[in-house]
Amino acid sequence: MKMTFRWYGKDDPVKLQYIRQVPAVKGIVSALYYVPVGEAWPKEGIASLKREIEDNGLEFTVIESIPVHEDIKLGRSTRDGYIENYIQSIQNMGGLGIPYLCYNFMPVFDWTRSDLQMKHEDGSTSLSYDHQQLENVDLRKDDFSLPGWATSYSKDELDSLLDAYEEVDSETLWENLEYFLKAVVPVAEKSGVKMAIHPDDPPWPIFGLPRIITDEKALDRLTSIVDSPSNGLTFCTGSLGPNGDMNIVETIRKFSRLGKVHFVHTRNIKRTGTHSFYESRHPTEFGDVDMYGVVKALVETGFAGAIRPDHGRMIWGETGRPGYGLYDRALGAMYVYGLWEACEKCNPL
Ligand code: DNO
Repeated sequence: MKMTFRWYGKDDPVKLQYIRQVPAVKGIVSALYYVPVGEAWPKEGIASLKREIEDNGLEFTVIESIPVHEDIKLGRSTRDGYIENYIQSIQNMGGLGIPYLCYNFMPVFDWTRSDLQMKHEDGSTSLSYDHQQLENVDLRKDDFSLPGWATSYSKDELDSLLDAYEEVDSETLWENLEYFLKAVVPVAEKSGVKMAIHPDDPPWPIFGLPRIITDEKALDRLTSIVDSPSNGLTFCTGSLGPNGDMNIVETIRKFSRLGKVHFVHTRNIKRTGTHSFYESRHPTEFGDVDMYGVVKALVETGFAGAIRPDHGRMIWGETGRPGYGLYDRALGAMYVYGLWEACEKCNPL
C-alpha cells in the first residue's frame, strides 16, 4: 500500500513541504490543472510537475484526473478526436512511469454538495448533501449557483449541455463509456497505466442527469467491459457510502481480491436521511462507513495500490479549498495508516 495525498499544484495553500511532514505519506496525487478539458497533456508539463514533486522528496503516484470531455460522454461524432487526445495523455504519463490514473464518467458535474461549510458542534465544518434542497432546483434558472461550481460553466454552456443530455439516458451513457474504454484501456495497458474509475458522487442521478457508477452491480459491469488490469476502480468509500443498500466492506473485499482496486479514497460519511449525508470525521465511530472493515479487507486481500485520505473537515481555524485542508486530511492519513499497521500485524498474510 502506498499512502498518498492530493495536491492541487503551486496554487494550493497546502504546500508539498507540509505534505512531506505527514508521517506515512510517500506519494502525491495531482494533475495539470491548466490544460483545457479535451486537450492532450504535454509530456513536458507532466514531467515538470513530477520533478517538482520529487524535488520535495515525494513520488508522483496518481494522476487525478484527466477529465473526460463531455462529447465522449454524450457520444457525439467529435468524440474520436478527444479520445485520441486522451490516449496521448495516457501514453505521456505512462512514459514517465506514473502508474495510476483516476477519472470519472459523471455528466456535467463531478462531486456535488448542497453545503460546503456545514457547521458541527465542535466548531469544525464539512461538506454535506441534502437531497431535498437540490431536488426541485431547475439549473436553468438564473439565481441558483451550485456550491463549488459557480464559475465552471457559463449559463449558455450549461443550458446547451443540459439540452444535449436530454437525449442520453443511463443505458446510452453506459454505451458511451464502453466505447471510450474499448479505445483507451488497451493503450493504458501497453503504457503501464492502471485506469481507476471514480464512483459517482453522490451515487444517484442529480438534476435529471444520469449517473451510472453507483453500486456493486455497476462496478461488476464496468470491470467486465474490458478484462484488463488497466480497467479498474478508485474505490471511494465516501462516494459509495451514501448508498445505504451497499455493503462497502464486502464490495471492496471482492474487487480487491480480483485485483480491480487500484486506488482507494478513504472518507467517512454520516447519512442523515435517504439521499442525504454529511462528511464526518474519518474514524468508524463517527460515520456509517466501517473504516476498520475497509482497511482489514484491503490488508487481507493483499492490496498494493495507492490510498489517499479524502475530504477532511476544516479544523483548527484552517481555511482553504473545501474538503482539502491539511490538518484533518493528515489526521485521516494517520488513522488509516494506524489501522493498516494493526491489521497487518494482527493478521499476517
Ligand atoms: C472530489 C474528488 C473527485 C474526483 C473525481 C475523479 O473531491 O474525489 O472530484 O477527483 O471525481 O475524476
